[in-house]
Amino acid sequence: MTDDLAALRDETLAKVEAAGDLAALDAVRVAALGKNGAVTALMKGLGAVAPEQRKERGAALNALKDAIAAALDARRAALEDAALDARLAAERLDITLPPRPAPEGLIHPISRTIEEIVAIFGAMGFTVAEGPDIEDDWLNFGALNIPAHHPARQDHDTFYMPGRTPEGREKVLRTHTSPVQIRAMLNRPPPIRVIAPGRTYRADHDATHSPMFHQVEGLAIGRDITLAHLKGCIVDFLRAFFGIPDLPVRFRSSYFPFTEPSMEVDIGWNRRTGELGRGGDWLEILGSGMVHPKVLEAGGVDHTEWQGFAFGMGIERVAMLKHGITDLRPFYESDIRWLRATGFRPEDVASLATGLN
Ligand code: 2U9
Repeated sequence: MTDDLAALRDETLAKVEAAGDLAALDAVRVAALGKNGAVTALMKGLGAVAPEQRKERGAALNALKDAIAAALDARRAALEDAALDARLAAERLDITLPPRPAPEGLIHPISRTIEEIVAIFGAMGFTVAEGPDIEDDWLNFGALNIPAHHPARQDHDTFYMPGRTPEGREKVLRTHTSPVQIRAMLNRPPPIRVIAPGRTYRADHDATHSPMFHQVEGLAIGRDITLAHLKGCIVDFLRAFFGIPDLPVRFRSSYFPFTEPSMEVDIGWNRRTGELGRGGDWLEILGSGMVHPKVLEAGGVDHTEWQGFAFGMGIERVAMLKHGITDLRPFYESDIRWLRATGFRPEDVASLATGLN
């Protein structure tokens, strides 16, 4: 290679090495090998070279061009590698970082309390039964041994709905979930073990009463179900639900039209502090009793063959006691601040030591 070609080669290869990015490298390529490039110009000048030198000059120019092209390729590959490395470094993901907390929904304390009650009675073999919110007055009252003009009808402050059922009965918003159990008895033969959680309605509105509230009632019917089974189930339930294994429980004689005998159930607490489980005071928590023979008959169950117990409780009331909630009204107000403070995380599971599972 002649000196002029060697100088052009060294100069071009130096520029190739100095090119800091692909654009600069392309400028070097155009300046050497492009249409108006230095090497191209020399190629074009071959025709003017004396014939005896042309072959050698041609071979030298080809070698120059190949050397520059090879250097360009090598540099391009190096620059592309470096660009990829830089991009990989810039876009690096740290997959070990914990996720940012995302806003999530919470379980309403009423829903959560129903879940817990269902879990405990579920472990005792009860299944959940449901029914409509609008009932007729026979399913809500008559079948439960609360005839028309019975004083208990006034106690219930019933919402009457317009119109009548096809049988001519009055339509009411159910005042308790008892009609669900009447339907259960009518729909399936005994033995029966159901609980009925759901909305109930009474025309009563003040600081401690809402016109819509929730109840859970339970019904167990068998040939040999006794008051001892009632007491055992209720004591086990209350101790599991409140998480207090030695919770004092007291059964106190009472009256309901649909049960005979009837008992209200009290738990031990401290009236001054609100602490449950000790303190020497008693707090009424639910009602219960042996299903009245007339109610069994209304449900199509032969009371000479079958007997059973029933109970009922207010869900808001037990939720408030368990979680120290003092005001009933926010349960229904959908105030997001209250819900955030009082709601339950879906993944938190209550420890319900039923001793049954
Ligand atoms: C059938 C037979 C009997 C359900 C019962 C109670 C006692 C009771 C109240 C508790 C507080 C309602 O929410 S509350 O105001 N309930 O005291 N409920 S026995 O008895 C039934 C139900 C259905 C077929």
